[in-house]
Amino acid sequence: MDSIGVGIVGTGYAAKVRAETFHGDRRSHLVAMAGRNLEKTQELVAPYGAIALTDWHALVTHPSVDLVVIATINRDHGTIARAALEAHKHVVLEYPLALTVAEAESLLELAASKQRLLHVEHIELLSGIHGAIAQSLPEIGTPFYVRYTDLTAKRPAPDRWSYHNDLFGFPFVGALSRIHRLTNLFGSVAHVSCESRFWGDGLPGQAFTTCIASAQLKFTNGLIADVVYGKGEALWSDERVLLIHGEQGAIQIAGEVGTLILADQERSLDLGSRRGLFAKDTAMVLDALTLGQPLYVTPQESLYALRVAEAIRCASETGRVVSVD
Ligand code: NAP
Ligand code: BLA
Repeated sequence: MDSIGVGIVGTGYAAKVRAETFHGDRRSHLVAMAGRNLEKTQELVAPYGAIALTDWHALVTHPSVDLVVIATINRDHGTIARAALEAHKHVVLEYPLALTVAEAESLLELAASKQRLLHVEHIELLSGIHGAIAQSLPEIGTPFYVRYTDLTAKRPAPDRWSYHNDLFGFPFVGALSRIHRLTNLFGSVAHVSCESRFWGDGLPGQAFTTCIASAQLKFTNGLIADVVYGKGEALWSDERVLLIHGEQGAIQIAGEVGTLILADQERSLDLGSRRGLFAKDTAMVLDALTLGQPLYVTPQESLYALRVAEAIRCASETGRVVSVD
């Protein structure tokens, strides 16, 4: 079988790791990368003998590109994915698939009609943290309450796309993994509520200096989850905690430390490393394309997490409880 030609849109952290991994796997080779700055992109592709482009349209229609990887700002994911599928390419997206459910749904339909792979990466599911939780869950009995807090104190607020609502999306849309971890573990959500606040004006085209969003999710199985996401300069200390209370015990992940708490004992959980997850995802994409092996996540599951995130955004805008259909 011929080596798969890969084109990557974006030149940031995710794009760089992807480029290295596709280049290092004999089943694929890097054809092109697209970034806004030609010189920077040329420098990046030089070790791989690939082409540097400033126009992603040229990348997604390039005849030697079989697979397009979309690793650029969230606002552009849907538009680029549509163009790539129209050009009959396979598509890998760094989450989220799109900023709205309507756009995401229509991309799923397009991928099906073109019979192309549409994979939305959710590296958090490949992490040691997720593995340790999934493995310990049966030990704590029926889970009934989850608290998931992810706060990053950052002073001064960075001048980055991820501090723009129109480029990143509503906090739980851009940071979709916070929702997806929970839907993956606990299933469907009945309804949600949310309060959020932004510092800086956060108007279209304007950055915020801090965001905080606090959502409550009621799962169909009765579980209640409080999920908090925030970042920026109005926050004064980091907090990364995932706590699951069950009828027989609890699972606690605090920073890099995991603990299983049971009535008669406490055990520490091996959480592995956060590194190497994009490489793992990349290898699985190549397994799917060359051997037809199933991936670890479906775009339908990603779409469902997005549906919950969109309901949370709607709840935040209206101050109402919103059902997830
Ligand atoms: P990053 O390092 O900040 O890179 C973002 C890239 O987007 C930049 O290199 C830039 O490339 C491009 N870009 C296009 N328009 C831009 C604009 N107006 N402002 C700033 N950059 C712009 O981000 P990243 O962490 O790689 O994230 C890329 C995607 O991966 C995002 O969708 C993110 O949600 C997803 N993701 C990332 C991680 C992670 O661990 N980092 C994990 C899961 C998912 P040019 O300047 O060359 O155009
Ligand atoms: C997720 N990390 C993300 C996302 C962005 C970044 C934009 C997607 C949006 C979100 O879920 O919030 C960006 N992450 C960064 C940056 C750093 C970082 C700029 O750690 C700077 C150090 N990502 C990395 C690095 C690692 C990493 C270096 O850039 C690990 C060593 C891991 N990022 C990582 C993981 C996720 C993520 C595992 C999935 C989110 C989760 O943990 O649930």
